[in-house]
Amino acid sequence: MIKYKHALALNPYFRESNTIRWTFPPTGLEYIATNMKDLVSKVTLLDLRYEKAYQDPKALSEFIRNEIDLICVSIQWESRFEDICDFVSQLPPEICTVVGGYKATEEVEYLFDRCPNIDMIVRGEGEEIIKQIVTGVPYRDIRGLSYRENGGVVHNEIHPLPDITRIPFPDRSLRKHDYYLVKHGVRLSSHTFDTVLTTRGCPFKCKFCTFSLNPLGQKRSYTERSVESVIKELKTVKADVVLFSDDNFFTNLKRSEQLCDLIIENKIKKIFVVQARIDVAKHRRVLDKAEKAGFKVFLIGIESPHDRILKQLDKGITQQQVRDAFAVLTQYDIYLHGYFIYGNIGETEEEMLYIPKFAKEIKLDSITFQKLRIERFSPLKEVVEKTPGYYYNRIGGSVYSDHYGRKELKQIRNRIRSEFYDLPKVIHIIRKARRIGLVGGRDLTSTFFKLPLLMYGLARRKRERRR
Ligand code: B12
Ligand code: SF4
Repeated sequence: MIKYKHALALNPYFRESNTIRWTFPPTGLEYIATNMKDLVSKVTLLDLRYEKAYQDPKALSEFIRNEIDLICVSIQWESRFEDICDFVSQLPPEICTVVGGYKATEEVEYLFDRCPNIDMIVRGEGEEIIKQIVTGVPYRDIRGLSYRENGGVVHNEIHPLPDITRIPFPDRSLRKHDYYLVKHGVRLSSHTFDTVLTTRGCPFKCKFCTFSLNPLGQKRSYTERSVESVIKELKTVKADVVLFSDDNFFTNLKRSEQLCDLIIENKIKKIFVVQARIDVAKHRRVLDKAEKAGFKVFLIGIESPHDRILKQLDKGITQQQVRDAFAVLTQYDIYLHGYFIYGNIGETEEEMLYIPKFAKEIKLDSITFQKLRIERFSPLKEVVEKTPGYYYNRIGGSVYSDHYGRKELKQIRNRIRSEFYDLPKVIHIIRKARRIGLVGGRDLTSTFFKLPLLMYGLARRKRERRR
């Protein structure tokens, strides 16, 4: 017998001004919706970024009261966490509410306190757990579940990691709309975007990184889906641009090469974006095939130009290796984006300001740079705690020092940005994005005409920040 008639899978985030946060579907939530769809009579997937009418909790609550008997909310991100708590706590308390996601798993106790209407929290990867909830397995028997009972909260033991070779991939027919590159509410490209996850976990152990740790601090063992199942999924993807959201697409080079071969063989024509390590540059055959298969954007973790810091972060690479790798990578018609971390332990202002120079020397097309952050289970936490003069104010927050507080790092950030993103660089980015097909000539013209809207969005964002 079916326990729930109509489940709502809700992505509650919508007040996002950051471009990247608009561009991709809520992958984790889509996995959840897909895994329960055959076990309930109906699933509605609502992504509030694209559902203006339901951004008002009263309107959403009315819809829920009329239709829904199970609410499943994804709480993933550190940012906007308090706004999301406010929003969720306004949903109807009489309807069973399950919450899951990265941030929800980190904040189980707090969420139960903060949102009295939350009945259950699923900790970690939730595909197996949601199936047990909707099929009526008693709560006490569901591993990975925290739930309310007799005025308290019960935390069941941890659920083993799901076997990703058995999990169905997201059913895109549950979506009501496509995903676009949007900045300050303005659509910048006519291309549609999607994500495909082919592996989970990462075998490396960089000290600052919690990518392959789940929010419970467990190392996610590296596991792969079969290449055949990835191709099957890709055939269901209509979007023009696909981000392979694996931590590092080139972990198993033989498999990456095989995937490229199959993409070419099956004539799957997309612009692919991947997260990668510089090591891939040693494998020209794989790069040749990747370029041919449509891999147009590499997002590469470089972290620092300084050997001392790379060593401190256990990144396993040196400045010279980065230079050698880029000497190869820049020979391909691939857009190269680099990630850097500044404000590292013992890093001087001069060293931080070398980031834009170095990035230009190795010919990166664009960069993002973030302050060193401390997550609950990050191995760097202990190092920061033991280093005199260094501190962090909260888990998930940035690391500061007596020399480099918030104000100093902000000034340094502005200098890194202005030194890297000068006019010739901006022109170069537009040209390259056009050449590799990320944006079309028509997109550029239409963005030009939307400039007043963009400026209005930017001003609104600044006003919101000041509040
Ligand atoms: C791919 C990726 C991205 C992609 C986009 C992903 C997307 N679809 O939106 C890009 C490159 C755009 C991106 C950007 C950012 N990312 Co990111 N990203 C990842 C990465 C590598 C994989 C995410 C993923 O697809 N996981 C696989 C899915 C299946 O897992 P999942 O999303 O966690 O969902 C499972 C569970 O959480 C749970 N679950 C989720 N929702 C629900 C709901 C219910 C009801 C239930 C029951 C269960 C449940 O079940 C799901 C299935 O198993 C993770 C690291 C990692 N390996 O997880 C970081 C990660 C999620 N990103 C992170 C961060 C910080 C960011 C940025 C803020 C970075 C920045 N400063 O710009 C931005 C902002 C993005 C945003 N949307 O706001 C952090 C999040 C930490 C936090 N709590 O804030 C992570 C964990 C990395 C880290 N350790 O630092 N990211
Ligand atoms: S930084 Fe990249 S390579 Fe290092 S552990 Fe994290 S995901 Fe793996």
